[in-house]
Amino acid sequence: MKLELDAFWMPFTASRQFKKAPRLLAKSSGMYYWDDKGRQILDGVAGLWCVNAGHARPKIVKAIQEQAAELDFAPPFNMAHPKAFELADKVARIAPPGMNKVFFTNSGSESVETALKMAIAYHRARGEGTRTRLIGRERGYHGVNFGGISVGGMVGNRKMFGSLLAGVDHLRHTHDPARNAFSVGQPEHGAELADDLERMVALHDASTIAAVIVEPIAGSTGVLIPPKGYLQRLREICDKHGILLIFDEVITGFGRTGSPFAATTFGVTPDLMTLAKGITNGCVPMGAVLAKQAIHDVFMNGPEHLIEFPHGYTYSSHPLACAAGLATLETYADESLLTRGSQLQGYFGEQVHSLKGQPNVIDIRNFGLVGAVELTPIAGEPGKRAFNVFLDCYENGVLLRTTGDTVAISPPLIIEREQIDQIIDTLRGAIQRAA
Ligand code: PXG
Ligand code: PLP
Repeated sequence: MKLELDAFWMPFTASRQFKKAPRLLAKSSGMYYWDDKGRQILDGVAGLWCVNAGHARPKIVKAIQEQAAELDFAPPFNMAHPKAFELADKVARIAPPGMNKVFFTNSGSESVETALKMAIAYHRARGEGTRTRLIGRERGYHGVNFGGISVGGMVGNRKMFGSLLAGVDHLRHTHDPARNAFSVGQPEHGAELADDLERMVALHDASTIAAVIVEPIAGSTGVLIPPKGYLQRLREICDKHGILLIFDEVITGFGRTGSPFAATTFGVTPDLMTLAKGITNGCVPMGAVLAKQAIHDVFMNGPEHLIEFPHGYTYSSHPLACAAGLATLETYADESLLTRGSQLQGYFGEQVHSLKGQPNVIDIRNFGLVGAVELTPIAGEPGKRAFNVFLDCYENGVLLRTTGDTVAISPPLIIEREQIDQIIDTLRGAIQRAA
C-alpha cells in the first residue's frame, strides 16, 4: 500500500522537498536505525539529542509495556501516583547539590515556559514584583513556545511570530571564530561577554530583572562551547544583583558533557534548570524543571488549602513517562553512562578535529560527546552545503544533524570507538563530495 503523505504537516522540515524523497525510519536498536527498506543507519545524533542510552533498551521497553497495562493515566492535579515521587527523588539525587525540587512537564519547550514563570512568580512571592524582565542570549534555543522564542535568539524561529513577550533583552552570543576557531574543548576567549549582563543592569536596573536563561552549551544553533570562565562570570553577576540564573540543560543534561549535568561539569550551579530529552531516553515525551530548595520554599506560604503555584500540564508526571524515566536512570546507572563521555571525549575530540583541513571546514568545536563542524556556506545559499553533507551521510548510513552550515554530532553515550570512526570517515567523504 502506498503511504499517503499529504495530511501530516511536518515540524521543522522543508516539507515539500521531504515529501518528494521521504526518509522514513522503521526500526531501532542500540546504536542503529533501519529505514523502511531495511537499510541500517548508524545514529550519530541520538535521535534528536535524546536517546542517550541507545535505542530500544530492554529495561526501558519492559517498564513502558508494564506501566501501560497497570496504570495508564492518573490525574496530576490534586492526585498523584507513586512513580512520580520516585522519579523526582531519583532525578534530585543526581542533580547539583541543593537543586532538589522537580516539576514535571512534557517537553523542553514546556520546561522553559515553566522555569520562566517560576522565576517571575518567585520574585513576586518575595515581595519584589517589579522583577519581571527576562534576559536570554543571541543564538539561544529555548524551544518554540512564546516565552522560549522570546528569550531565544534564533532569528528564523522568531521573525514570523509577531511581537513576542514584552520586557525581554539578550546578551551577545559567544561565537567568535576570529579568536577561537578550532578550539579543543572550551575556547580561551570570551569570558568578558558575560559582562553584557552588567550593562543590562545598568540600562534596566536590577530591580526589574527576574532571570537570565542560557544553554551551558548552545546546541541547536550549532554547538557553541562556553569560553573559559564565562559561566562562572554570569553566576557572579547574577548573585551580585539578585538575578536568577537558569541553565537550559535540555541537550546538555543526562551525560552529554561527561557528567550528569553541564552544571556539574562546569562547576556552576544555576537556580533553575530545564531538562527533557534524555530524562526518558527519548522514549516517552517528558521534561522537568529542577529548582533550588530556597526557590521552592518561597512559594510555600499562605493558607495550606490554596494552590501555591498555579501551573501544570494534563500530562505532567504521566505514568508512562515516569516508568520510562525510572528505567532510563537505572540503565544509565547500570552502565555508568552519565560519566562515560568523560572517558571517551579525548578520542571523540581527536577524531572530530581530524577533519581540520578538509575542504570548506572553517571551524570545529567539541566538548564531552558533542561535536560540530562548520562549513563555508555556498554563496547565496546558506545552509545548503551542510544539508548536502547531511543527505550524503544519510545515503552512506550515518544520521547526523545540521543547523545553518554546521554539522552536529551527538551520538548515544553507548557509542564505541569503531562507530566514532565510521561517523568521522563518512562525514569526511561527504564533506569532500560537497566541495
Ligand atoms: N531548550 C533547549 C536547549 C533545546 O535544545 C528545547 C529547549 C526544546 O525542547 P522540545 O522538547 O520542546 O523540543 C530544546 C530542544 C536541533 C534541535 O536541531 C534541537 C532541539 C529540538 C529540535 C531540534 O538541534 N532541542
Ligand atoms: N486547551 C484546552 C481547551 C484545555 O482544556 C487544556 C487542558 O485541559 C489545554 C488546552 C492544555 O492542555 P495540556 O494540559 O495538555 O497542556
